[in-house]
Amino acid sequence: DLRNGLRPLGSTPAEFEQDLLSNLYYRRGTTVESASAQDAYETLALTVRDRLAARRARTAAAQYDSNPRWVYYLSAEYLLGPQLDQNLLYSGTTDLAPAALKALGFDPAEVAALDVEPGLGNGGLGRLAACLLDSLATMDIPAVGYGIRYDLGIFKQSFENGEQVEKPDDWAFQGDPWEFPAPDDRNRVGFYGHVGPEGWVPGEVIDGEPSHLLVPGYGTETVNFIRLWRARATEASFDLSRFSAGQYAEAVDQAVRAENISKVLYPDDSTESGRELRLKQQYFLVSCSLRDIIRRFRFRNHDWAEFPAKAVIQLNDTHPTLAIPELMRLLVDEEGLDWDQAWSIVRQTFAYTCHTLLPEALETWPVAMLGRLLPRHLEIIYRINDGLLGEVRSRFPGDLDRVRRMSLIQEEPERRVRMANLAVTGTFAVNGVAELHSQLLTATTFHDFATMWPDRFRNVTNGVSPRRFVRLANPGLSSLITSGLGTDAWLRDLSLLAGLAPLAGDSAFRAQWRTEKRRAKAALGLGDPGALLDVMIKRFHEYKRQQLKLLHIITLYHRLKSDPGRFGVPRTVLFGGKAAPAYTAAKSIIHLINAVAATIAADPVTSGQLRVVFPPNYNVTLAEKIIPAADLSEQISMAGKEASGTGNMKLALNGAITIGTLDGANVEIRDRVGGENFFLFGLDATGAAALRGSSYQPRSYYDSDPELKAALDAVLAGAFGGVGHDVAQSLLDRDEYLTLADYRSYVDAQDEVSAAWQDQERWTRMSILNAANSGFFSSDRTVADYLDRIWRATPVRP
Ligand code: 26Y
Repeated sequence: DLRNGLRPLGSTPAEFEQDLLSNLYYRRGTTVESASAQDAYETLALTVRDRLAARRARTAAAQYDSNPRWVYYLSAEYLLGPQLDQNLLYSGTTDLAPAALKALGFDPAEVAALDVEPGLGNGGLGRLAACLLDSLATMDIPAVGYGIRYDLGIFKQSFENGEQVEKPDDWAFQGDPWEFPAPDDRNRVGFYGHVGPEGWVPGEVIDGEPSHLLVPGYGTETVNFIRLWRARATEASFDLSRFSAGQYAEAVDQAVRAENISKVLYPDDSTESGRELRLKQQYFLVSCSLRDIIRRFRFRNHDWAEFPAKAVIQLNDTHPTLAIPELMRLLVDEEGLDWDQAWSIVRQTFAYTCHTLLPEALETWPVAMLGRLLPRHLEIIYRINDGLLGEVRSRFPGDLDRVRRMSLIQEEPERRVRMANLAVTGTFAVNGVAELHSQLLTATTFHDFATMWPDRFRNVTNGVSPRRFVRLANPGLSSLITSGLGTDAWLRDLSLLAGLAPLAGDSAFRAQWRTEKRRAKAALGLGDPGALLDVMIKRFHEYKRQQLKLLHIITLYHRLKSDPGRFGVPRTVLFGGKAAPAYTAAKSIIHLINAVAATIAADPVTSGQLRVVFPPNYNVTLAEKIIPAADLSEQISMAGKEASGTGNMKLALNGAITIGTLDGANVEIRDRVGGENFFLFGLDATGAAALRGSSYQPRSYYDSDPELKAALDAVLAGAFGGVGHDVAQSLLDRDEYLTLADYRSYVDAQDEVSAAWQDQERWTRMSILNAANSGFFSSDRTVADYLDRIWRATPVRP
C-alpha cells in the first residue's frame, strides 16, 4: 500500500505460497518439514488475515479523513460462524489457498477442518448482529461492533440416552488466529463502592482487555471490525504475601473472580451470584465500549454537542441498556456537563432494538442488586425516572395507573428496574424486527410509551447475509443462480433474484435446481436424498412448538403402521437446536424427540419411509450444511410470539418452502412468495390472543380428534421408551402455546405438503419462486432501512 508504505501482498499463486511460507517461518516459528496441520491452519489464517489487515489500514485512513458518523453496535452476542471460508472468499483467495497448501505438501481439507466457529451467542439475536456487521462493511458504512470475548461460548450439546448434555465450548483453546489482542490497551471498570462528595468511589476495579476481529465487506475494499472485551485482573489483585504463605487459592481468589466476568456466555442465573455475574457482564461491556467510543470521538472532535452527529449507538435488545446511565455518568460526573445538556446528547445518540414479545423475556434487575453493584447508576436511573414520570403526569394528569405502568421501577413483588422502559426512555428510536412484531410492540408491550411518543417507534424487518447463507453455504445453487441471471451481482443486490422467476417455467432450469437440492442432501448425508427433507432448526422453546412437529410425526407413524401401503411420501424430519440448560420443559421435548426417533428407526414397518434425525450441537457450521438441503421449512410458532425469525429467511432463499403460522417475518415471506407457494395453517395473532384470553380447554381438542388423541395416548402409555409423559401431560393440562388448538390445521397443511411433493415439477416451481421472491430478506436491505429510518450514516469508500 503506497499511502502507508506497505509492501503489497502477493496475488499470484507463487506469491501466495511465498507469503504462506514466510508466515510459517517468521510468525509461526516452524518449518515445512516439521509443521503440523494445526501449524498449517494457523499460518493460512495469518496469511489470509494479512490481506484483510492491509484493506483495514486503507479503510481506517479513509474513515479518519472523512470524520463520519459512526454506527456503533452494542451486543452481548455475536454468532459469527466459521471464519476461514468467509475470509478466503472475501479476500479473493478461495482458489489460491488450497493450491498453495498442496504445493507445500499439506492437505487443504484437513487444514480447513481445523477452523473453529466462535460460538459467542445463543441464536437469532447473535446471528442477526453478525449479518448486520457483514452488510455494514459490504455497504461501506463506518461501523464497529462491541461485545464480550467469552472464554467459553454457547455450550456444546451432546445426547446421552437421548437427553441433552452440555459441555463447555473452549473455542479458543488452540488460540484464535483471526484475533488481534491488545493487552496494552486496557480500560478500567469499577464496581460496588459508594457515592461520596467526590462522586462514585468503586470498591472493586478490573480491567477490560480488547481484541478485535476483522469484518470484511464483500466486493468492496472496506474492512470494519468487531471489538471484544475480556475481563482481566489488575496487577494489584495477585496477593503475593498469601502465595508466599502457601495460600495458593486465596492468593488468586480476587483475580479469578475478576476474570470470571468474561468466562461464559449467559452464566446460569438460578443463583443470586449467577444473576449478579450477568449484571456485571452487562456493565463491563457497556463501560469498556463507551470509553472506546469516546476515545475515538476525541481523535477528530472536541465539542460534546457534536457527539450525536458523530456516533449512533444501537442497543441490541436490553442487555446493553446500562449504556444510557453510564453515558450520563461520564458526561455529568466526569465531563462536567449539566444534566439537561447530557440528557439531550444521550437521547440523540442511542437507539434500541427489541427482539421479543414474551413479557417474561423483558429484563428487570432488583433495585437492591443494582444499587449495590452500581450505586451511582441507580441514582441516575432514579433521576431519569423523575423526568419521565413528570412528563407522564403532565400529559395524563391524574392517571396514576399509567404512572405506575410506565415507571422505570417496578414496585411489586420486589422493587426492580425495568430495562426495557429505560431503553425506550433513553433513545430516539425503538424498533421491532418484523412488521407484525413492531405493530404488536406499539399495541401491547410499549403501548403507553407509543401513546406518549409515537414518533419514536419504527419497524426494521430483519434480514440475512446472502454471502454466508447462500454463496458460502450453497456454492452449487449459487453458481446456478449466477448462470440463470447471467451475473453474480445478486450477491450485493439480492433484489436481482427476482430475475429467477421466469426460469421457474423452464423445465431444464428446474431439473438443474432439483439436482442442486439432491446434491446438498447427499452432502449432508442424513436420510435418503429422494425423501422430502422436513427441517426444524432453531432454539428449543415451547412457544416455537417443536412439540407440534412431534405430534405430527407420531401421527405419520401411526398412519404408516395402520396402512403401510398408503403412506405416499417418504420423509426425513430433521431437528437441530439447543435448549437452555435450566429449561426443563424444553429438555424434555428434546428427550422425547430422540425417543420417538429411536422407536421409529427400530420399527421395520417404517422401512425408510419415515425417519427422524437430530444431529447434536446445531450451530452456524451445521446450519450452513442443513439449509441448502432442506425442502420444507418449519416455522410453526404460536402466532404473536416469534418476533421475526431469520432461519425462515435463510431457508426460503435456499428454495425450501415454508409451512408456517402468520407469525413474525413469516407474514412478510408469504406476502412476497405468494400464498400459493407457502403452506399456511393455524390461528393468527388475534385469534391466538383471543383463545388464550378465554378459558382455553386443550382437552376438548384431544377429546374430539382421534388422531391427536392417539398421538398423545401413545406418549402417555409409554410407547416411546416411556419417555415424554411430562410433555404430554403439560399439553393436556395447560398447553400455554395452543399446540392442540393448531394441531388439526397443521396436520391438514402437512397433507397438502405431501400432495404437492408428489408433483415434483410443481414443487420445484414453488421452490424457485421462494428463492426468487425473497431478495427483500437480505441484511443489506435491513441495513439500508436502519440507515434511512434510524442511523442516518453515509458510506465512506477506501
Ligand atoms: C437471558 C436473556 C438476557 C436473554 C438472552 C438472549 C434474552 C434473549 C436472548 C435472545 C433473544 C433472541 O435471540 N431473540 C430472537 O432475535 C431474532 C433476531 O431479531 C428474532 O428473529 C427472533 O424471533 C427472536 O426470538
